[in-house]
Amino acid sequence: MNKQVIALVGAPTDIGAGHRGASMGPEALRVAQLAEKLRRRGLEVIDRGNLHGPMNPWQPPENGYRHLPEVIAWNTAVHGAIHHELQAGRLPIMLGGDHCLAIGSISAVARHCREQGRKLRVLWLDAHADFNTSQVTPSGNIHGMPVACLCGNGPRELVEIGDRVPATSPDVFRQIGIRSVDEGEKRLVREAKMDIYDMRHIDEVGMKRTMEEALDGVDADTHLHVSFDVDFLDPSIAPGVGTTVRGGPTYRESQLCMEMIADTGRLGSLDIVELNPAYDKRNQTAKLAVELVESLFGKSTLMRGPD
Ligand code: 6HN
Ligand code: MN
Ligand code: MN
Ligand code: MN
Repeated sequence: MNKQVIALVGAPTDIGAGHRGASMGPEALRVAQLAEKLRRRGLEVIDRGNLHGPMNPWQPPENGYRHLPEVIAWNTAVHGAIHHELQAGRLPIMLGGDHCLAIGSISAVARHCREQGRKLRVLWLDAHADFNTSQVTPSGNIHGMPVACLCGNGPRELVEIGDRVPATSPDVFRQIGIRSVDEGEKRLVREAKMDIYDMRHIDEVGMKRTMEEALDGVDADTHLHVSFDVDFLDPSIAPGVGTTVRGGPTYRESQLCMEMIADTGRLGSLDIVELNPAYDKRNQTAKLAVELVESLFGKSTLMRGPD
């Protein structure tokens, strides 16, 4: 098998968020030595630097959306860059940036999967379901809407990024770690029959069985995309996010989650989003995210990889 080449693509913006600071996420991950640590695992890593897009004008919502034109511009740039890396056979890691950028990355992954005739499975690691629409959103922040947009429920310009409308459907997603869903959003996830492994489920059956369920059906033809919202983690270990929700996975539960994904050998692309250095202390959340990403690439597996 050819050597896996990883491409880091920075998207330094907080355009879809309710707090400023996720724009500093890509640099915090670089300072925490993401590329170097992956290289130590024997992987080839190319850092593409950062994409460019409009500044955050910090305006109130209009018709239920904050900063819609700017969100469209950023996601168009992300879509193009991620699709380019996939086409070249590389494994893209999008360094966010807030979670609205998953519209661009996952629409690119879905397009690539169609071109290659592969199945797509998205693991959405998050405290939130991110399934709001302009009608039910409590904030207008588009980082609360990417899953809905990818499933066709959103503004036309975002739904239409990519080659097919909509880019995905709810059956593609497995949401893990969920513990904060807004009232109107609850009805929408139920109607869409989203596969949600919430914290109650993890409490009751444990992370091991949760991941076995979420990964069920993943086979040699499956492209696995992980969308890792850092607020998935319990805030006691990961304070560096704008939207902390207590009661998240512990350090060991998060490690096991990543290790079990690594064991499938099917990881094809990754988002690391919502890391907010303005809320962090001594870059500890970035360092933890990097440690977990190392596990996602097989570090904790004793029987595989370099010594
Ligand atoms: N995230 N559900 C809330 C909202 O404003 O729609 C919070 C969304 C957070 C989004 O963390 O990616
Ligand atoms: Mn999110
Ligand atoms: Mn392609
Ligand atoms: Mn979240």
